[in-house]
Amino acid sequence: YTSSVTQTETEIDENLIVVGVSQVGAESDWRIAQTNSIKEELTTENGFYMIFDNAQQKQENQIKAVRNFILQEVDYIVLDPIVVSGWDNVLQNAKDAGIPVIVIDRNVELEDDSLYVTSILTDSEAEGRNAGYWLADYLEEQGRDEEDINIVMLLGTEGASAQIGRTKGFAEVAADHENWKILERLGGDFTQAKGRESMETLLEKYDDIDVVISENDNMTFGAVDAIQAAGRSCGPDGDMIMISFDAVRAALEAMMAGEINADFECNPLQGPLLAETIRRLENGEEVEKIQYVDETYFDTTMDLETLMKDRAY
Ligand code: GYE
Repeated sequence: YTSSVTQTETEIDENLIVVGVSQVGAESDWRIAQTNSIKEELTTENGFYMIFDNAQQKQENQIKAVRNFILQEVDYIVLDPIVVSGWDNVLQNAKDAGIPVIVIDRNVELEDDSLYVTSILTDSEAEGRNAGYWLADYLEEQGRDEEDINIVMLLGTEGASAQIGRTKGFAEVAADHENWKILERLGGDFTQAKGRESMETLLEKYDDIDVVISENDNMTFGAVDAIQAAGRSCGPDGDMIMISFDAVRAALEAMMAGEINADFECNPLQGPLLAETIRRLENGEEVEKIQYVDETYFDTTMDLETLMKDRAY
């Protein structure tokens, strides 16, 4: 692991706003879309000098990156925290150094919320609840609302706010349906390889799975592979209902191919709001503590081909 500190040994134009960005990793299509969105906005043409660090899914790397940003005396630190906990010390250091921190995408849990100025978040709990409501409606339409429904879940990175929120939101709705049984929740770290592995385990263990809730699209791709390799099927005409999160392009294509029933969007286009937020802070404006990006969902009743034409990712 090498950090990107050396980049700043070259002279930086004084008029540029220096922003250190600590990114989780490059674990998913969603993550790549979000990184691109940030990189497209924090450009020198737009008045920024960005120092980007990819932590390769390791919190210790993120902490190191933030420490380096402090040493480099950047103007802002943007943190996309892999998990919610463990940030108190390093963010206190940033505050002591007078560097404002912006939390992006995933949330943090701190003793002292004054350690960051604002957060740009996705509402993962709402995403999880919406998945639950969608499933309830779908089962009712199918005349299966009285049937016993066996559910398995593939969870994202343990302790990530996106994992915690989606799990909690879905569990809330599941609790209102006595006939829904969550057989097991297994981790897949938001990656395709681990999604496949966990789905293989679940398929070996249970032969009566009705629904798979997969907390991101890349795990879903792995799960679909596992299901097909086992001679089973998922999607509207398959023997399992497949519900996913993120709604990246490849997932909408998989939905058109009949492999996914519904996909709850998580919006990765966070660069514009991030750039605007920094400009507002530069102007001394008050910025709300939490800003949510807009999100929607997709299912096979929609005209996906047309909808996809306007999507940037
Ligand atoms: O769902 C997943 C990514 O934090 C919301 O992280 C994000 C999640 C997203 O790796 O694909």
